[in-house]
Amino acid sequence: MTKQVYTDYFFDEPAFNTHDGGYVPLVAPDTPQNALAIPPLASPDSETTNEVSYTVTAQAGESQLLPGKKTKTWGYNADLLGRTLIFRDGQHIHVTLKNQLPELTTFHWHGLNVSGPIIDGGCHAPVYPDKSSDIDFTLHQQAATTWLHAHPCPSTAEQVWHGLAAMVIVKDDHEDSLPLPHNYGVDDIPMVLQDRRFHEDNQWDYRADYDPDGVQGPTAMINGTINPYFDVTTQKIRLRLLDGANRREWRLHLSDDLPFTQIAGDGSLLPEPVEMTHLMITCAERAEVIIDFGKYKPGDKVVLYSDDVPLVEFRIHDYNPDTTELPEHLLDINPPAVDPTTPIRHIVMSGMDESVALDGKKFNMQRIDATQPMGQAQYWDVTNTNTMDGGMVHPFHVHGTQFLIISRNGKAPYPNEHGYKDTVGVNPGETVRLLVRFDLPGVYMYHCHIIEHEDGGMMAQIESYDPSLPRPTYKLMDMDTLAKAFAAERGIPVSELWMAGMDSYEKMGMKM
Ligand SMILES: [Cu+2]
Repeated sequence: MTKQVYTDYFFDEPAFNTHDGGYVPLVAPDTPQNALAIPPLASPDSETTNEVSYTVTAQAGESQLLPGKKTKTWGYNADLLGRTLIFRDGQHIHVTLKNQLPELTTFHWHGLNVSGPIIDGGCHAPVYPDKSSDIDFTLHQQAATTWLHAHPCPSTAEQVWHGLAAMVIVKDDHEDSLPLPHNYGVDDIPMVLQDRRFHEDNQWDYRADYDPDGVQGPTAMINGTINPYFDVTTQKIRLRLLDGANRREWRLHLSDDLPFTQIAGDGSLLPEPVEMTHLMITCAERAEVIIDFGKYKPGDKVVLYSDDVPLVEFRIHDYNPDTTELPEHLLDINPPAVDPTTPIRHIVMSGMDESVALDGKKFNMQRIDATQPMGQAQYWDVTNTNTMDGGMVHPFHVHGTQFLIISRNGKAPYPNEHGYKDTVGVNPGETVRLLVRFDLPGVYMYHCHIIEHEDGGMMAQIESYDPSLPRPTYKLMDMDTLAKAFAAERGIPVSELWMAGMDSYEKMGMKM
């Protein structure tokens, strides 16, 4: 039987970001090529069989991204982006979160099944400059590529733009046992896809580039490298692709239309590998793919493109033949049963620019919009009311859990989204049915992951509660406290404070 090879991007073409009025096309850099940076692994402060401690420091630095002046950047235990953390299923993990930035930040574990709102690290858990805070959790989660990023509303977009994003790889015994590339940096390669605009003296200027529909730049930046190449020394490599851009969609394909195999999505392996020549990922989505360079010889080059712009050049070197076959089945997915009496939750993402809203409202940190009993599986019908004419794909993300995609407008999900996910691109006029269960109590945000849209209020929060216990009271952050803190840190009165998300509220005549 010949395996099916998918050759399309699945998403609705009229909704691609290339049709936005404010679309910024990528431009191939004319600067010299650089070896792709591989973020070093974070080393634990201490580690025993089942206990591990890390310190993650948010810090400011400088990075040589282009010839000439260094760019001022932020990172986690690094000048830009961050050291990669590797966590194991079942581990009890302690993390000291340190803030050495000039302003407050938060540390959000995107894709980790941890309790909200504090450990999860959304807007309710600020760490102020020169302060630190300690969290710990026991991880119960399957192998996946997740990530850590800043999430201080309404300045998430600007802080991620400065560089606060790092990969967090979850490992488990099952994934270890599969014949997949596992050698970090050699054949198991993190790949954080972002875009930036360089201004005078090679600096980034978030405010100058601000667009309420998402900030973009014409220069692709992969793992913080401009114009990268990667030396291939094995027949097969595994890429852990992360759309770490504020707004950009990536439509990926290889030279010669070389097929590749997707093995994992956001939160788990796929049940079966999916062969394809084209792959689109939206903001915050991850995809793990395996590329087999078996038909190439040393000296050949294979290029990864997004649309028609080259992103990474793979330089093929000597490699040992690799005849390992991917298993036909990678992961058992056992969807939790849904009680037929459980109502379906309806969620509406609407608007564009400053008018974006979730369920007709803009986000309020002090308001809990919905509740769901812990451990109970529910269908969520998530609708994007944009129209195909001028509308866009909104990537819908839920904190603190991994969901399953049941259907798109009543039809089967795309072939490569049958694993667990935490972010799903919803086309204009589409309703995506999700199966959502929270395993831990807490307050969790759910929102569009075009980061300017979440800052602009396309966000809400849900409380997962244990029905057998009295409801806890959560201390939720408020905008006045945050605004005062940001203003004090910047040495300006609150009235002069500019934060991208605030702009969206003000233009709509609303208070944050
Ligand atoms: Cu959106």
